[in-house]
Amino acid sequence: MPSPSRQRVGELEVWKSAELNGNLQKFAQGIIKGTFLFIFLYRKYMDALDNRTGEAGKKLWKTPPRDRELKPTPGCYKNIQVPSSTSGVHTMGKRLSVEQQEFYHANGYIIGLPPVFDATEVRELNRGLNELLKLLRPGEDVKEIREWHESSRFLYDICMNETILDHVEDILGPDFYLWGSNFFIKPPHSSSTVGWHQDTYYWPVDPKISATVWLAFEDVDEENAAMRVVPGSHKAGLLKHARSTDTASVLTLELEGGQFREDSATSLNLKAGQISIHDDKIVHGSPANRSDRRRTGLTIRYSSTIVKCDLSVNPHFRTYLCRGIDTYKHNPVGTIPSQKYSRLERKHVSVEEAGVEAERRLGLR
Ligand SMILES: O=C(O)CCC(=O)C(=O)O
Repeated sequence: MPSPSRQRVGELEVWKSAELNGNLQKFAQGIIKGTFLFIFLYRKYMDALDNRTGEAGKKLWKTPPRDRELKPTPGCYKNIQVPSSTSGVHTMGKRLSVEQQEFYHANGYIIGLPPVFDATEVRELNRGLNELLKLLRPGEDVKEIREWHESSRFLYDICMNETILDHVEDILGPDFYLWGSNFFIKPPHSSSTVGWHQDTYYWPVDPKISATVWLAFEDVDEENAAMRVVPGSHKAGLLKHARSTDTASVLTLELEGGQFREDSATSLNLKAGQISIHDDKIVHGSPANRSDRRRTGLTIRYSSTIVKCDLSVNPHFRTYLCRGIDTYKHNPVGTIPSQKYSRLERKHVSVEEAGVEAERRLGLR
């Protein structure tokens, strides 16, 4: 029979090893529970990220094939990250309902919005346009009135109109800038057209997060050659454009045929003072104006602050922050014009003017 002390030691040893086993078990259970908790939280976090980025966010990462092929000038677009502003989550915006935002993202354009300017203001707009036209030199075309928001306060104020900016904010997110403006005017019975194209092909900017506001200076419809868009074509990626000089189009870079359904195009009819908005990748153009009525629109270009211009193509690119914060500071900032009507002598350069070499450098061909 073991002595009492030996018995106690034995009991103690048994108790101790039982305690050790119990602790080990608890430890292992803790690790398993912790792993499950980690996996659970990680998945929740990833889901939240997915919801936050939504379709627009996914599109930024999983860009269509030709977009992905677009090679910028080395070093030009480094440090570019996906902005939270283009979240793709649609909540009631400042001006656009959830449905209108979803329509825009699905189709690449929006119309049917309340007028931004009333009849009296539209008269003022046209008076201002006449002042600008007087600044053209003999032989110059209205195409020369380009980016004059940098020199004419009249145009700058239109581009910075709060109602217009509210609409753009609902599309581009809280941080965006103005950088472009130009007129598309077709006199009555004018044979000139705007060939089918994607805006983004013309612009040495990246990533492709820009929108154009088309402001009607008079009523536009099928009769006086309103702009036409191919709904949904902004999802096709960047399509092939060819240079054509033998054309009625005011643009010389036009989409090669067979890449889109022209017969599915829709006319963006507007009353004077109304706007439409279109995506930088949507296929669009306009026919000749066979009517007795003039047709005038001002296009205004806005981009998310993440968008960077290749200054080796357009050294004159200037940005004007419209809303939010420009944390990226990718581009030069313009000065607000002091004169009401004034020409801009700096000539901006698009890919069209920069030539085939620039197209190659940007990876467009
Ligand atoms: O007004 C038009 O016919 C064409 C406008 C256009 O091409 C544009 O906004 O990029």
